[in-house]
Amino acid sequence: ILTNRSGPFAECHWHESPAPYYESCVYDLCRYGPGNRMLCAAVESYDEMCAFHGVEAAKWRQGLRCDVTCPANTYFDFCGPPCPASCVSLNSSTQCTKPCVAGCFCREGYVLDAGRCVPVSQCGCTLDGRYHRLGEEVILTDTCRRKCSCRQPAQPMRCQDHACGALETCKVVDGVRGCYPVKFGTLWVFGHPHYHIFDGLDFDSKGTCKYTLSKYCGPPGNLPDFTVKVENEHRGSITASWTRLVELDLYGERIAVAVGQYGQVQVNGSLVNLPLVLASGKLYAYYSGSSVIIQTESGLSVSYDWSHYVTITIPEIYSGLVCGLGGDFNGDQSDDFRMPNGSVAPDHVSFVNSWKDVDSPFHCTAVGPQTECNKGAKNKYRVQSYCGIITHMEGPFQRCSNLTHAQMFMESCVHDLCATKGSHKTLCNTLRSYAVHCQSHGITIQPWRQLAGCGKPLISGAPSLMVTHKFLTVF
Ligand SMILES: [Ca+2]
Repeated sequence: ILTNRSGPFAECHWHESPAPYYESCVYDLCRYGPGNRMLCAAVESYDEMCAFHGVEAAKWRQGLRCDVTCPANTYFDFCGPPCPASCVSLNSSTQCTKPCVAGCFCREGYVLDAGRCVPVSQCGCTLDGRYHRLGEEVILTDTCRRKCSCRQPAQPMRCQDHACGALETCKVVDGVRGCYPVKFGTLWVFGHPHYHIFDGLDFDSKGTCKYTLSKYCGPPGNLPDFTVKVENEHRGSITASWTRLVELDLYGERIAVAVGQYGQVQVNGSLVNLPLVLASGKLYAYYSGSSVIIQTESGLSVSYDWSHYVTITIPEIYSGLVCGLGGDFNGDQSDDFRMPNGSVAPDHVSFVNSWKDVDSPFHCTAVGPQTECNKGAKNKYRVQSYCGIITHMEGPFQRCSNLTHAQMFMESCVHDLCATKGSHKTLCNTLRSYAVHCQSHGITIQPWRQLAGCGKPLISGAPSLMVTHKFLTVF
């Protein structure tokens, strides 16, 4: 284009010889490769000299693609590599037999990475066709048994065996497989009796039958098969019932905890003192506060205070695989009244009755209207000297009042006092279960018994066991 006598610079040849520009252009292109950056620069310098002589050359940039602007770290080439190197394939150009193509190409030392040109040192790795950034770690297989990391640019990933921790579960969150902390679901039963079940639903029931509170309903053999049953009884009034027995079947053992047997549990029918270890350490029971906690290797735990306060905590691996009064723990409240026959009960009364055990006491099903007291009586029980102590901002439970369940305990307390015509024992029982509930959430409460007229703690200096088992959870 510089020496062509009918080209855009022909008129300039009379003022300035193109020969030296031509020679240096050829030299540059030989030296630095066929990209158009050198070509454009060489032609530009002759163009500038022509302009100095007052000669305006015809348009030449477009023909040489010198008007093309390439993205960062790239240059234009009329005849560039048809299979440019990329982070995924650094040596792709060596095996490529296609003809060269025009376009923008990465500068030397840079390669393509997701459409951009990056220094080779910033490349990641590929594994099974998927690209991973430098330093990235991936966890593979359904059980998170393998961990691979990208440590060197454009190298295969380094892999090693991996396992999730004891309180972790292998799952996919936001498309990323990994070991995540196990989440637990808790249900609790208290008062006469109020149920707060795994998916957050609350209901009351006053039958005195034996009921399946929660049991494993998934495919046999996948997870430890457990059943927790509770039996209720009337105390003082036939309008209210309380949990008198909690029964856990697991690993071929039956642990039953009954009201009045404080400090002891029944193991396969025999009364045994706490603490105890069963099923080769897979099952153990110990004191915590004034309750017994039966903890299992699988993460399931059941607690009862030998009075009326029952909790079951299960790890999320049981999600959707349990049934009973506690529901299925699938995160959806709408299907929680599912009966043993698989259909959803129209109301909580038929739901509760459907989970009645065959060996329930005769005439145990709740009948008659729900006891309600008038507004005046309810207000009476809401004051500080009764249930109001639960939510009182300067009372012994003040630190616990931020718990969302404080109001629920308060209303249940009022309800139970209504049902038992203001029984002081009911009040003390309710406050005690609330105290246990607060403490199980790690909240310190102030002495409350004397204030509420409930006497001294049931047992002071109760034997306790420091348990440092890896599956122990505090709920
Ligand atoms: Ca549910």
